[in-house]
Amino acid sequence: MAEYQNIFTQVQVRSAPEMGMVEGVELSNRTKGAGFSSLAGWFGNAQLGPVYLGTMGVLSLMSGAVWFMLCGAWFWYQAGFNPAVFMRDLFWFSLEPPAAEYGLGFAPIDQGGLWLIASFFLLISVLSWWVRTYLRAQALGMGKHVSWAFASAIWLFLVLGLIRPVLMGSWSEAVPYGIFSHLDWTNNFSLSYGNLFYNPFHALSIAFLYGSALLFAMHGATILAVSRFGGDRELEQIADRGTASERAALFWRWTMGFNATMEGIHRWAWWFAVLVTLTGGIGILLTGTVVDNWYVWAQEHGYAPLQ
Ligand code: 07D
Ligand code: 07D
Repeated sequence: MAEYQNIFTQVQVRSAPEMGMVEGVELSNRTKGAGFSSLAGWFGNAQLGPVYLGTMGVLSLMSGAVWFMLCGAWFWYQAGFNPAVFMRDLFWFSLEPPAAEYGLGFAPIDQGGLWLIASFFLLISVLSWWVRTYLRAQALGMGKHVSWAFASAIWLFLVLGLIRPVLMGSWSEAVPYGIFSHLDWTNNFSLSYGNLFYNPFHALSIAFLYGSALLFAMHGATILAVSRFGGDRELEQIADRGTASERAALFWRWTMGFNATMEGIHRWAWWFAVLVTLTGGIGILLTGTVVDNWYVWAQEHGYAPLQ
């Protein structure tokens, strides 16, 4: 019997690389070459490249590199220009925002000024990458679902590093650039505002985060389980519901009484993921601006016990 080749048994094709649309389009923004990697083929498509760079791609990579190098240069300085110390203490170095007395003003370069400059480049980098996702989707005639999902992550990023510090009137409120220092910042944020667990938006964010992992596991498992019937050709199964989606749907209806649809499960996934950072950003925005102490707030609203 001819076996359907599912993703576990996919043959790694080697022929002329697939270059995408080439007729009647501007090709100068695309890299010329494309190659094949067996390793890449085990995890996804074996073909690597071509990559579309374009103005937004170049701008994003360059400004991202400047941010990264400014952090690195500061860490190098903190290491006393000693490569062994640099490697040993890499996770402990930190580029900190200016102290509270500078408010929203500039600060000397070694007292937060460099953090401000680096942040400017990080902002340009993240925003221009967003524009890139939008423009590439547009060029391919796609929906903008990826861009809007990414915008939700950027919302939390902007609240943490720009919007909330501006509302609080001080850059000192923003997150430092360092591996452990940003964890300390997170811990300290929770402690300073009376335990973030009593912030209902933090709770919502967690529920959507856990829900995302659960949905991802359920969906991934379901499609793999019906790939022997062609279930991994999901779009075909949406347009022309076949035995794979029938079985997948029945499985969930039999086990839990409800089943998503072949298309709808992707909307569930999209919304769960998007709501993690959407609700999270609201929770952070309210902290210190509207609510000073989440434990006291929770007591006042019957969410935590009074004593
Ligand atoms: C797997 C996609 C790839 C992305 C990766 C991250 C950098 C930073 C460092 C120049 C899932 C690349 C990292 C470019 C380079 C310097 C100094 C995405 C994947 C691999 N965090 N956080 C991490 C960021 C915040 C928190 C790891 C960024 C908030 C906790 C990594 C931001 C709070 C834990 C990292 C950001 C917070 C981490 C792994 C921005 C509350 C961990 C990330 C721009 C939300 C975990 C040592 C990962 C860890 C971790 C990056 C913001 C909390 C360094 C870029 C302020 C509790 N964070 N983080 O896999 O191991 O993401 O930390 O907002 O336990 Mg963080
Ligand atoms: C940070 C979105 C921005 C990122 C962007 C990416 C680059 C790198 C490079 C690819 C992550 C830019 C990328 C520049 C590119 C390469 C190479 C998304 C980000 C645009 N918490 N907590 C959350 C839990 C506690 C605290 C969210 C759990 C304690 C603070 C999440 C627990 C304290 C903040 C969550 C727990 C505390 C959060 C993050 C348990 C610390 C936030 C969601 C079980 C002691 C953030 C409302 C996310 C938030 C946040 C989970 C505990 C503090 C659901 C499970 C009580 C200060 N926490 N937390 O997707 O939104 O982040 O809060 O204990 O700011 Mg928390």
